[in-house]
Formats: sequence, C-alpha cells, structure tokens
Amino acid sequence: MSINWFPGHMNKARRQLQERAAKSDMVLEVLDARIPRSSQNPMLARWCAGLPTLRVLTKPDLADPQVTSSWLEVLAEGQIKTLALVANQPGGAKKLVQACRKLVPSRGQPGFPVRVMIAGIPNVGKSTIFNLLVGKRKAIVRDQPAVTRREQRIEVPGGLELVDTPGVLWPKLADQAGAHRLAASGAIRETAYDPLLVARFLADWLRRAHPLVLRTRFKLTALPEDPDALLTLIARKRGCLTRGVGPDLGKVSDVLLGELRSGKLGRLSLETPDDFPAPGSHESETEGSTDADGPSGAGELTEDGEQTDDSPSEALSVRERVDEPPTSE
Ligand SMILES: Nc1nc2c(ncn2[C@@H]2O[C@H](COP(=O)(O)OP(=O)(O)O)[C@@H](O)[C@H]2O)c(=O)[nH]1
Ligand SMILES: [Mg+2]
Repeated sequence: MSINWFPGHMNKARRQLQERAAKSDMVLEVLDARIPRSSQNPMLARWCAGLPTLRVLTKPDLADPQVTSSWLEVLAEGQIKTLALVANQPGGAKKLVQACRKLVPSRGQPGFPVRVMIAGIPNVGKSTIFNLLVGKRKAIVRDQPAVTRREQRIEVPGGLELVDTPGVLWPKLADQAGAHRLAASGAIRETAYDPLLVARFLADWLRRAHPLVLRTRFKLTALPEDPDALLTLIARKRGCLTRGVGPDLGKVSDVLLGELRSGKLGRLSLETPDDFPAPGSHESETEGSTDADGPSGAGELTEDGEQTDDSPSEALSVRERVDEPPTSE
C-alpha cells in the first residue's frame, strides 16, 4: 500500500496548529537536547510567526553536558530564550512558569492566563512537560512517537493555560544525516524505517566519534570500518544470532538503538553546533532548495509505515506526518 498522508489531512494538521497558534500568547517549542537542530521543525516558526517563543531542550540527562552547554550558547545568540530541562523528573516547573510569565508579561492575571501552546516533533517530551506543569499525570506519556492524538488544554496554577499538541514532522526530510539522527533518537515510528539502516549509521558514527564507547560497552578490540562488520561483531558479543544463519543484524540493530535511547551507551549528543556550518534553520542544510518545505525526499512511507519500493535502500525519508491526523474540525 502506498503512502497516505492525504493533503487534506496534512492541511488539517497544519491548520489545527496554525489555529491554535492564533489563539495562543506564546509557543513552548520542545527540542531534544541530543539533536537540537535536527529536532527543530522548520515549519513551526512559520506557523507561529510573531509569537513569543520559549525553547526547551529536553532529555539533557541523555546528552553530553558539555555539548548541551555549547548548544545553549549558540542558541542564546538568537533572540529566543532557550533552556535545558530534565522533564521527566520533578523540579523545573517553577523555572518554566517564570520563563513563560516573563515572555508574556501582559497576561497571567486571574481570568487572563498566558496561553501556552506546547509544540514540537513526536517523542521529544511535550506531554511530559505538560504533566510537569500540570503537576500530575494528565497526558499520556510513552517512549514512542504518535501517542498524543489530539490537543489537550488545561489551566494551571501560576497563571498559565497549557495546550499539549500532537507531534508534527515536516515533509521531505532532505538532510539524510538529520533523518537518521531523528530515527535514532526515537522521534520516528519504528515501523516507518528499516532499523538496520539507522543502526549502520549509528555504528559508523560511534566508531568515528566515540570508539571507546564501542570498545568498553561491547568489549570489542577491533572496530571495522564496514558498519555491517562492526554490527556483526556486536551481534556475536550480544548473542544476537539466528540458528543456522549466524549473527542477526536485525536483532542487533534493535539492541544498539535501544541502548542508545535508554542512555546505556552513556550520555551522547548526536550532533554538535560544529556539525552545522552556519547557524540558522534547516534551509542552510538543504542548499539549492527552492521549495520552502525542503527539497524532494527520496521514497515514501506507506500508511503502515513501510518504505515503498521506490525508496532508495540507503535513504530514509519521511513525509510530513502528524501523530494522528485530526478526525474532526
Ligand atoms: N531521559 C529523559 N526522558 C524524557 C525526558 N522528557 C521526556 N522523556 C521521555 O520521553 C518519552 C516521550 O515523552 P512524551 O512526553 O510522550 O513525548 P511527546 O511525544 O513529545 O509528547 C517518554 O518516555 C518520556 O518519559 C527527559 O528530560 N529525560
Ligand atoms: Mg505527547
């Protein structure tokens, strides 16, 4: 079956966010501290044009603290206030409330709450932040994309009205490295790509950037340049074997990705400011593009998340996707 984000659904999803933006005083943009640039939806700024923005880098507990500091420095050079926050632990709510109140000083009185729209890509911790600010587990939180299905709105003490929104990706991921990082981080449904492609990317990146992590975690002496050879060694160490076949690269891909996501490989930032030549939006990574939504991506996702036949085997691509297209207006 081939893809299906009907344009109607895409437009509805966009419209829903745009409509919400129009009724909001500010946007709390949630980014993943491990991939602050790749987790930034370049379209959000357009949808929320003119709205004061607070950026929150979640999951800093999984990221390299030094890299997070450099990201905060770089991001502070823009005009948007940015802070890092471990969202799934208590504490931090007060700091967030204060930052929101400061951003919209004209509101926050009884009857006039600061209307905060919490937005970002899937699985970055939007609902976790919502719950943190609400003070209880009101929104469903799970370590997988596509959990929040529709907006949820609530007024909380401290003069804020919060709206948790479904995660939205953008059409045509042009930057393949970014697409692989997004998939590695857990922002894209696992059924939407071949984990082996992402595990190869990850193994290769680990070999170049963090060889010691591979050596110590998997007790490896050799680190072959060929990602499949490297994954094969890890598969042997971890007993990811299929009877009669030998090392199972599919199984070891799940192991490697799972260990990255859970932090078992240590605190790793998948990208640093130095990986991006010029600060700016995704446009700087999609040079030559005349399409504001990014250049054409290769291949498509099927409705149930499988890549279609016309997807080049090594390319990951994602059509604009929302956690669930709104079913009603
Ligand atoms: N380690 C860590 N996990 C987090 C943090 N914030 C959220 N999570 C986890 O990330 C996953 C996705 O969170 P969720 O709020 O459902 O993301 P959403 O899809 O953006 O709403 C859940 O397993 C959360 O517990 C954080 O700061 N640190
Ligand atoms: Mg959610």
